Amino acid sequence: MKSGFVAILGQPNVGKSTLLNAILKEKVSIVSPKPQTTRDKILGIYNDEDCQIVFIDTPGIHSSHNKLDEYMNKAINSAKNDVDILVYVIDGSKKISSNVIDTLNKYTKNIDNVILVVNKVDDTTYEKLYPELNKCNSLEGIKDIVPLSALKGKNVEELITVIKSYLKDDVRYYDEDIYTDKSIKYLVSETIREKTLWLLQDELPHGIAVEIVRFDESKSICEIDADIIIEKQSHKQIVIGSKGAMLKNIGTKSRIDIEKLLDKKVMLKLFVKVREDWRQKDSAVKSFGYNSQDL
Ligand SMILES: Nc1nc2c(ncn2[C@@H]2O[C@H](COP(=O)(O)OP(=O)(O)OP(=O)(O)O)[C@@H](O)[C@H]2O)c(=O)[nH]1
Ligand SMILES: [Mg+2]
Repeated sequence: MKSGFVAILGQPNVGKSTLLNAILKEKVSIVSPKPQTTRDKILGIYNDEDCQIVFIDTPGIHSSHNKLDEYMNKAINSAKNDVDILVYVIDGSKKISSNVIDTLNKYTKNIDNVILVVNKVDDTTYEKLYPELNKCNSLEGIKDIVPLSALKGKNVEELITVIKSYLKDDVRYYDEDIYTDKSIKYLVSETIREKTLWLLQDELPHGIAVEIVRFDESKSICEIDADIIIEKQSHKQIVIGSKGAMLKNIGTKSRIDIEKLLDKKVMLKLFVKVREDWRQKDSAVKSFGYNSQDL
């Protein structure tokens, strides 16, 4: 029996969470076209007959502007401690800039087993990709390079094979039927946040949090009330939309996914609440579950 811990790191929007979901064939981490979608460490547990791999998805590496950013950066650093392998993801559909290489070097320094994933190969051509892969080949401290497409599921199995080659004989850390450390309530609130990220205008998403205020599974229909928290009164109308159309759309799209998650009918009520500049305030950031002491 082989097992081990693997952190997935990289800059925002490169497809780390898409990759984790593709590996697990389960949706554990939300995905959006907006950078800084993931805010926390999220465990995703892969099992097969002879191995268990505990993956840790992390927020995209970015500089800190507020208390939430500080929390996210702590989450990245704590994830890369104590893992056996680091999977560092870059976006293969773009040119690999010196900034990408500097960040990669900074975060992979002094780590023994670093696997470089070049993602989004479906969104480029071989002619464009080839020189970028050559740049990767000259990087120091990288044990393997795996080009893949997390979105299309292409070459994901190859990554698992490479990871397995570094695993040692060990115990199974989690029961086989557990695929994440996050609670159902957490997954529900993240589903709602994901839908707001996809549907809302560019200026809002980063300031949004979702809080589940009621979760009643006792009846045949699961009743859920949730608050969408925004930072400014002036944003309220954008989230609600004309005659409530935006909030209704967020609600409908969230409910469909939550019903799949719970395998049960759901009645979802969404409310919009303002907490002025909550990302700047330690207490508010903590109250939404982003507490550095838990990392
Ligand atoms: N074409 C293509 N798009 C991808 C691929 N993987 C991810 N994406 C897209 O890239 C965007 C970002 O994906 P995420 O998985 O949220 O990226 P992330 O690295 O987790 O982002 P943060 O959590 O913000 O750091 C989404 O629009 C995905 O659909 C891929 O293999 N090919
Ligand atoms: Mg992510």
